[in-house]
Amino acid sequence: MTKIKLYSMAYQDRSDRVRWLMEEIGLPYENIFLSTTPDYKISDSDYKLINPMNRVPAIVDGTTTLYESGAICLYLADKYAYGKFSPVLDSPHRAQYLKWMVSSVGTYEAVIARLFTHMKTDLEKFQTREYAAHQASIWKKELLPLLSNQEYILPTGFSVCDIMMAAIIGNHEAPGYEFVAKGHPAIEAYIDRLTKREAAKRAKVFGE
Ligand SMILES: N[C@@H](CCC(=O)N[C@@H](CS)C(=O)NCC(=O)O)C(=O)O
Repeated sequence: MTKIKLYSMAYQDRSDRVRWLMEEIGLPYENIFLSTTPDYKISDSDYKLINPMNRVPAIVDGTTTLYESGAICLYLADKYAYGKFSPVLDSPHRAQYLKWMVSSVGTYEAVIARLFTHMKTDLEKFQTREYAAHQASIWKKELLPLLSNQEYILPTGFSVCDIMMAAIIGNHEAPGYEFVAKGHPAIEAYIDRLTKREAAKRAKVFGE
């Protein structure tokens, strides 16, 4: 099988979840790290041919070019590990799986990413942190009972939802962890469980 090309800027950008999933599946892949400007923007002009929005990650898998980390994970899980890290189409868990895959990026990451980007002045920092704390308090109404009763997001066990969620919340050094996991033993234990996975370590999701 031809190696899948994975475009990113570094191990710990949003390519992390794609790399982690490929490691879990055991897919052959090639890391292509793009050149960046000092303020960490993609400076490789040819890359716009892969993703006209100039964002990472993107993959090239034979004749398929795809960007958006959630879409890439949905695609890879179904194509290369059908039913192993995602419930099959007629599974009663498929609907919840899709919900978590979409909410991980659309709900969680949309807020957690602001803890990196919307922090320029003291006022902005304050407002961003207030907003994140409020959103996290809403998320925890669902997450806390869920992870107090089961080890993973889906009752069927480890899945791509966990890759998305753990990569987005991050480990104890990450801003997302502070708002979502810290002080909640069930969520802390969940993240701890995931950071110990060998595939996550090989993909350097939580650091070198
Ligand atoms: N929703 C997109 C977000 C992609 C995104 O914003 N990626 C960042 C890196 S984590 C990026 O490419 N930044 C480069 C830039 O802003 O120039 C995804 O999940 O793939």
